[in-house]
This record gives sequence, structure tokens and C-alpha cells, in this order.
Amino acid sequence: MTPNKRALHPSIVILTGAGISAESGLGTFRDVGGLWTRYNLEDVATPEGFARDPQLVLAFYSARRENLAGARPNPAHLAIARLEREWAGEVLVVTQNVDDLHEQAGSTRLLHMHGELAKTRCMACGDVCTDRAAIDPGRACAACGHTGELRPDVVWFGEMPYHMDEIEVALSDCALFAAIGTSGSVYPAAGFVRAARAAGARTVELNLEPSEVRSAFHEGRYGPASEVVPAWVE
Ligand code: BJW
Repeated sequence: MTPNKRALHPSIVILTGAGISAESGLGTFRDVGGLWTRYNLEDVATPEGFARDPQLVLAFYSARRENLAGARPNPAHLAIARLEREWAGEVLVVTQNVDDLHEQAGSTRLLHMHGELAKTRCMACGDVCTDRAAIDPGRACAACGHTGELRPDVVWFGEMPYHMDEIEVALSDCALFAAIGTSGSVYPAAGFVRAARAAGARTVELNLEPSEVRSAFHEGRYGPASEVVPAWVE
């Protein structure tokens, strides 16, 4: 790794996407056989889709919760957690993923910008609780008692991603920005490389193949995350 700013203890921001969890058995979105080739994203990942057919959306997320229950971190998640433990500077992981594989691997400085699959939010009172069971549309919120207001605490298209202020500060201050396993097709995350680079960071993409925003990076390393990420961290 060759960060070019604050040479003594440079800070690193790592953006991760679905590709880092692919080898843990969780599906990506846009690859062949990915979630968006089997489901219409307007139906299951927009507030309008949820308003039209909440049962369909809740069934989609319940199946994803079941799938997540057996998933374990792979060598890429473990390498990132080790980097956080051993690097003298700050390491911040910003994940677009709603799984908990970074936490399972031991990462502690972690922002879930698209929410978390294992959390349920009440649209009436805003209460968020950890919840790995299927969301029953008839269930009442434990905090306010309203019925029919529970949804997965994830960020759908048209909604504001979480932690944006904190992420913008970190991007403007990092010496190295790495994007791992993301297609670069969803904003604002796809624009992070340009923000970090404009602020002076060195930028590297680690992915199965060059992403849609490959040309924005200084460097690219290509192959399965379980191989390229541990090799990069070494
Ligand atoms: C491997 C691998 C292996 C495979 N090893 N690699 C027109 C222009 C620009 C923007 C817009 C526009 N119209 C609308 C927008 C905004 C919109 C958007 O970006 N739309 C695009 C479709 C154009 N964005 C939004 O609405 C966002 N909100 C927003 O913009 O608010 C306003 C705002 C303004 C200003 C500042 C800030 C905000 C919200 C986006 C929410 C996305 N939600 C989802 C669902 C989350 C819940 C859930 O999981 O169900 O998030 S959609 C889905 O895509 C999910 C992901 O996090 C996200 C990104 O996908 P990701 O992770 O990149 O996965 P893939 O499948 O695309 O790619 C996997 C990659 O891995 C591939 O490259 C593979 O090659 C690779 N890979 N195996 C290494 N083994």
C-alpha cells in the first residue's frame, strides 16, 4: 500500500460492496444470477414498491435474513479486520452491505450506509430494533404499539443513505481510499472515489473485474476478493 498523504500514520477509508460477501454465499445484485436479475428492484427496493405491496417486500427481506443466518466472513473480511487492528493510523470501513460479516470478522470502525438487514424500523415512531426473524406485517411496534408500520432498516432507492456527514469528512481526510467488490453503479457511493481523489488520496479498486468507475482510480487489482484483499493488505 502506498498512501501519499500524512505519511506517518495515514488514514484509510475502505468502501465495500456485495462482491466482498459473494464468497460467503450471499448473492450480489447485478452479476449474472444476481438479485436484480431475479427481482424487479422497483418492486422490492423502493419506498413506492413497499407502499404497493408490503407483503412482497417483507418476504424478499425475510428470505435474505434466513440466508444471512448461515453466512460467515471470508478471508477478505478477515484481512480488513486485521488491517484495522495492526495499522497505526485510522481505518474506517464504509459498507454498502446490509449483512454483518465485517462485524463477525472483527471490524469495529464500520458504517453501514445502506442500513442493516438484521434491524427493523417503525415508520410511526422511528424506533429501530435488532430483529432477525421474519417481519410479520400484522405485528405491533414494541415501542409505540402501532401495527403495520414495521419495515427493514435498509436504504432503498430515492432514500438518503446513512452517515453521509461522517463519510464526507472521512473522504476529505483520508490518504488512501479503497473500493472492494462494488460495481460503481449506485450513487452516492460510486462518487466516493472522485471525492477522495480530489482531496488528495491515493485510490485503488479491488474487484472481480474493472467496475463502471475504474477510470477514476489510480490503481486496480482484479480477482476474487478472498484472494486479492489479503494479498493487498500484506
Ligand atoms: C466480486 C466478486 C468476488 C462479484 N470478489 N468482487 C441518475 C444518476 C445518478 C444517480 C441517480 C440517478 N437516478 C437516481 C439516482 C440515485 C440512486 C442511484 O444511484 N441510482 C442508480 C441506479 C443510477 N441512488 C439512490 O437513490 C441513493 N440515495 C440517494 O442518492 O439519495 C440522495 C442523495 C443525494 C446526495 C447525497 C447523498 C444522497 C440510495 C441508494 C440505495 C441502494 N440500495 C440498495 C439496496 C439496499 C438494501 C438491500 O440490500 O436490499 O443497496 S440497491 C443495491 O445496490 C444495494 C447495494 O448496496 C447497492 C450497490 O451494489 P453493489 O454492492 O455495488 O453490488 P453489485 O451487485 O452492483 O456489484 C458487485 C460487484 O462485485 C461487481 O462489480 C462484481 O464484479 C463484483 N464481484 N463477485 C470480488 N468474489
